[in-house]
Amino acid sequence: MNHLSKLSLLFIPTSLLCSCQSDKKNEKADCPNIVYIMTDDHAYQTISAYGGPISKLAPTPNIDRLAKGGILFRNAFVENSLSTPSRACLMTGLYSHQNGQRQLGEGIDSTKTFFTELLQQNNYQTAIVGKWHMQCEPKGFDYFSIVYDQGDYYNPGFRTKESNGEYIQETGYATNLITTKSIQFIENREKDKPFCLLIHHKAPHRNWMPDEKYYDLYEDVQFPKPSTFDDDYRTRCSPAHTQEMRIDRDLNLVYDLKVNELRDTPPYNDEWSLYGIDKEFNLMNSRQLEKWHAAYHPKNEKFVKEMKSMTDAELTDWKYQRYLRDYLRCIKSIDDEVGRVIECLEKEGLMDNTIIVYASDQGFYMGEHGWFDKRFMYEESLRTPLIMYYPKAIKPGTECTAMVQNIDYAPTFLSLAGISKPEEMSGTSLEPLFQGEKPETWRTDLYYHYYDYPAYHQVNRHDGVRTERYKLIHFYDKDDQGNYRLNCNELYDLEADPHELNNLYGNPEYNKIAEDLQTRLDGYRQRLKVDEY
Ligand code: SGN
Ligand code: CA
Repeated sequence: MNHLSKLSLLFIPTSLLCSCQSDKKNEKADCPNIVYIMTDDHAYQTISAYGGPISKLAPTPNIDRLAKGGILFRNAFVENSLSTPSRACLMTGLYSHQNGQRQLGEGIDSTKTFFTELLQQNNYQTAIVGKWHMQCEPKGFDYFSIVYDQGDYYNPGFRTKESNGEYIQETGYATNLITTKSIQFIENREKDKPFCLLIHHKAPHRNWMPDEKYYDLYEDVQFPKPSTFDDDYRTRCSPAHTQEMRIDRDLNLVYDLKVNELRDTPPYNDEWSLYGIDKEFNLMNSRQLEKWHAAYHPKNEKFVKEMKSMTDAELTDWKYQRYLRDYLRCIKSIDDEVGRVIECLEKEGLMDNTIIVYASDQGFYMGEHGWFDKRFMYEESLRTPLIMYYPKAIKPGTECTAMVQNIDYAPTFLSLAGISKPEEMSGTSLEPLFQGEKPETWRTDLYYHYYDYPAYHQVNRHDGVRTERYKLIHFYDKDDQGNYRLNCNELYDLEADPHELNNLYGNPEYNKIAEDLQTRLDGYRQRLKVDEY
């Protein structure tokens, strides 16, 4: 038998390998465990496996290990670039308007089936640790230990089934505590069952507070700015002009960049409370606070002195560097803790029969178009990191460029567990992509819809389609009578203009393409019964 045919025998679709649905005694041997690690706002630009210039200066060796041993999805996208919508989508395999969670606040229709419920019914032990964020109770979990709302970086509280609705505060840094609890779950799991563990980190969400051991990491590194940093939005319609997520204008020196020395004197609490940041600092104990000041106070004092003679451009550059350094310090901890999870799985002998997934709840701007945050359908927030490690079915070092979306995760996990996907689930299992090849019938376009307006960062509502080469975005806003207050379109050729600087909508040369994209968009709206756009 030649080498290739041996390989094809080895990589049999896993749904054929396992059957977790019956009470068979030997099923444990077949059914993969699932460890899904999701960070909050982790930009693929800062994962070295994705190869971007920032990540070369701040590498992520442990996340890279998963990519090297598994599959890296280059075109993984979300359907609504915001936390709770993304989490609702993960749990249900449904688009936002189908699961109810369109905006950040309340919304999820908790009568929808969560994939963890189906795993539970099929003999899996299920758990979630960290940020849950949605307003409904975690459903379909044997064990949970969740932080309040967005969670806190230092000494966060955790709520479990046993804590009677209370959040019990623990001492330490969120990323480390969440990992420790996850490891404890793995070590104490019911060993005669397969398990599914969701590890949902709080980091690196705004306002990017690092663990004390990394307060000075990257302090001497100058991170390069993306080529679109000075985008003037010249060809776009109004939403890119009216957003409030600019590094130069909207990143607050005190709240986001933690410079308290602007006018206050120690202990700085007045200045902090003015910007609402006192909450994070009030959670620190005196030893932690002392460490913070010892590291940040000298840097801040130096900055405040120099700031007086800085040009606007120099000040923006300083903000960018502080933003990146703090963000990447948070990522350093994430990467370390991914390493700890891998180590634990190795020690428990679980590496061969566990699918380890690394993802974020959406993408994030690291200065592209001058921005931080997400929400827009432009590439950096639409695209999310996605890496899967599963030696039984995935060859090491596989890369996949097929377009996948976060509606696909739940169907993938069900399929791996040998459970049929409920008919109503919109996503598709990613298993057929595990060899890196794209099946002929794979999707050729995808649908996106963002609803959270007016809200933080003031990004207007929009929906749109993306094909492998083009993107059509429709921005809208309506009054109570249904009259449009905003109704405009953008079209990008991602091959000629990967940074989306040149809106081609209305350019006669692109009329045919615009028509085709509009037909695809209308098709989605109709098929999916979208009720506003
Ligand atoms: C908070 C942040 C926003 C962020 C949203 C949503 N402001 O409101 O900057 O866009 O969360 O983020 S903060 O002042 O509270 O930091 S999400 O990841 O949860 O969707
Ligand atoms: Ca997020």
